Amino acid sequence: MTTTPSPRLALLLTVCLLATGAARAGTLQLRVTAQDGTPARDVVVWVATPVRVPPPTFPPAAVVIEQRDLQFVPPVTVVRTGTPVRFSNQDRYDHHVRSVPSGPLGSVPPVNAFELRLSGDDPKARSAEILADKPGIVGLGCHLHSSMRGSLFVTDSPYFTKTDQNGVAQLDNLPDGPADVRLWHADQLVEQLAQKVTVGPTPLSATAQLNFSPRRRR
Ligand SMILES: [Cu+2]
Repeated sequence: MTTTPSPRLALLLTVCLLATGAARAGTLQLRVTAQDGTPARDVVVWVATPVRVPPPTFPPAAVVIEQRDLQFVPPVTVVRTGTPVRFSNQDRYDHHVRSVPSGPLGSVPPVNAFELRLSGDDPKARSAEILADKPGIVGLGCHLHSSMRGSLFVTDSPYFTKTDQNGVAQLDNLPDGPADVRLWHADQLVEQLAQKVTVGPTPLSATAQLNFSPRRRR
């Protein structure tokens, strides 16, 4: 028995294709290198536009930062202001996660202050949540393990991401028009220059270079 696509199915497919095509507008792919030319990973990328996007009317789902093998996973997290952040201990021992100053000189006080005692053996006390209600940077540390370091970057912009291990970040659904692409890295001493771009129907591809080279991660 042979089947032919029904007119209704064909129509549905066309609509899907159009929707996919529309979603590609406002795309920016950014490649970030360190000052020495190597790919820069874990660079927070956010876009400031003249278009104001109101915050969501309902609380967004919590973003999770794990404590695993004496590390924050991921080491860098970026969320929009108003997002709950859940710290979840995956180790068999306790962690006392707390906000700490950030920056290589420890000169940037955390915008949110907290200390969370996370148990390693009591299933009911292994995780705890904070609300990232102020834009800015929260350094993450552990009262019990001084080697543990992480960053929580909180931005008012709804357009944010971070670079992968190849130094590449992609943002979709940006509004048409002029935009400032901003960068932040946990090791920076001074602010990074903003990149000016103009968002339109054609996907954008841009490069940016940090004004320093981050120290290597283990
Ligand atoms: Cu710890």
